[in-house]
Amino acid sequence: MNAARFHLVRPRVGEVACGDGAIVRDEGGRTLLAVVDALGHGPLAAEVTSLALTCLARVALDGGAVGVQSELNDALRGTRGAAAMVCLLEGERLTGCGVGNVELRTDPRSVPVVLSPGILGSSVRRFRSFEGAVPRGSRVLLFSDGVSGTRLRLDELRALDPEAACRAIVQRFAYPHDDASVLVADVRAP
Ligand SMILES: [Mn+2]
Repeated sequence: MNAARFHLVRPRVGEVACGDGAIVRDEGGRTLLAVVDALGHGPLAAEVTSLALTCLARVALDGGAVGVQSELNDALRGTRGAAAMVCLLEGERLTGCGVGNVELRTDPRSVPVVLSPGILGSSVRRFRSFEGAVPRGSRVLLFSDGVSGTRLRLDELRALDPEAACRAIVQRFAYPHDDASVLVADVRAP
């Protein structure tokens, strides 16, 4: 494990099933960090997210973030589809691939994020990857569009550990009308 981390999902107000999901997985010196937001909400969206999380729990990580997204794209064919941010942390290097409305922030140094337009499972033309340095002590945040990023400042949440930071973000910035997912990881060592 090379990062302290926590993730939290919360269904839209009035709903029990959640169409957002998150996963962290360590394997062979790499850490997979991902959030998934299935189209729509409720039980049908939750089914798609469950499929996505099953795929992410098993997928090989040696194909990089694009390889993971490509497998996810195949796994979600025939479903209503999803957006997802997938990042791989290897030492102090982060590579990522995000499809649809999902966000990645890093603090203190930002990683230039390039998103791939489309919907996983049906309409992604080309997976674009991005990468950057996340030196030890950096914080990495992934979140779905159920969270408003406009006033969200990672540096203001520095005093909070990953779990408290996730709870604060959902409490302050999650929209009541959408499912929300947030994942925070602190990079510990190369
Ligand atoms: Mn959403």
